[in-house]
Amino acid sequence: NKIKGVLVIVSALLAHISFSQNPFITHMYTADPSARVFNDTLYVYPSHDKDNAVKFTMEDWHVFSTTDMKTWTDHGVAFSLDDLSWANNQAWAPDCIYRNGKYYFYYPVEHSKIGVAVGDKPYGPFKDPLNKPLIHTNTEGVVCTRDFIDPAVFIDDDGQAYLYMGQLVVNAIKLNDDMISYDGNVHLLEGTADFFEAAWMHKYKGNYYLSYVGESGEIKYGISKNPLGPFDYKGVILPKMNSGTNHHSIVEYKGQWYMFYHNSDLYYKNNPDVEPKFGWGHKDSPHPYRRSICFDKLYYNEDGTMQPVIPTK
Ligand code: FUB
Repeated sequence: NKIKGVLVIVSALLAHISFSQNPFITHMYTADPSARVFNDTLYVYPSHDKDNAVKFTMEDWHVFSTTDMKTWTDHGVAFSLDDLSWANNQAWAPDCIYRNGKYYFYYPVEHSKIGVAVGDKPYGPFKDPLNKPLIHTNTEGVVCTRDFIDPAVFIDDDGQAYLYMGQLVVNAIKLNDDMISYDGNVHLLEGTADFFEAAWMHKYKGNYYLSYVGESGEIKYGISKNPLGPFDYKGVILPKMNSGTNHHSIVEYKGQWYMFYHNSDLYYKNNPDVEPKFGWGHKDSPHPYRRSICFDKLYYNEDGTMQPVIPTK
């Protein structure tokens, strides 16, 4: 019985250690984490919410990395509005990918323009090669009824690269090999029931998984045989958080799948007297604008569907 008791305590301690990972960046507010693996290191590209933010007035992008999912390096500012001649506001949710010896950093600004910057290292510095947006709300073929934001990049096994973006409608383009131009066509994805924002594409066992934030705030997904859809809606994989928005990415690292997402737990931890609120519409509260990035393990079922992720502290 004594041994049993000790084992229970030890496993409870281990569970606490392995589950006390969130939020995993605590020295600054961060949101919209796009996680990528380059050369055995996992990098995270988030938005940077300001310490005193009361709106989404972000100005720069940091890059974080880890090799053990426990200790994180902040590589500092990799790119910022100061590096752009054509935009001054709203440095929102970015993504990054490697191709032909370079790292391509995609970012939205002024909720209407998507840019691309290029660097030699995954943590920047990145430089703007175009001196203009790659694509924007007035580009021919783009459908934008609200914001034009949240670029997510994906390179298929045949080498074709895609960029997904938009709010309410998923717009997608096929990038050229140079990764800073595209073939001129804009595809509007179908089968994205209830799509609100934050599209993310990944491939698992030959199928294409489009996951996103639904209009009701949960993270949802659909599966297709084609990277441009149509997608077959499969359900919710993360419940609504206490941050108003959410924004996620899905990545495999060292044989384990993970979902990265955000909440406002760090804000509430830093402000213990404030009572947590859920959802939009809390204009009296800064919590939706001071977010904190998290990750948890993600598992697939035998039939290829994903199990809902259990958010841990
Ligand atoms: O961070 C600003 C916006 O909030 C992002 O573009 C959305 O995905 C939401 O997280």
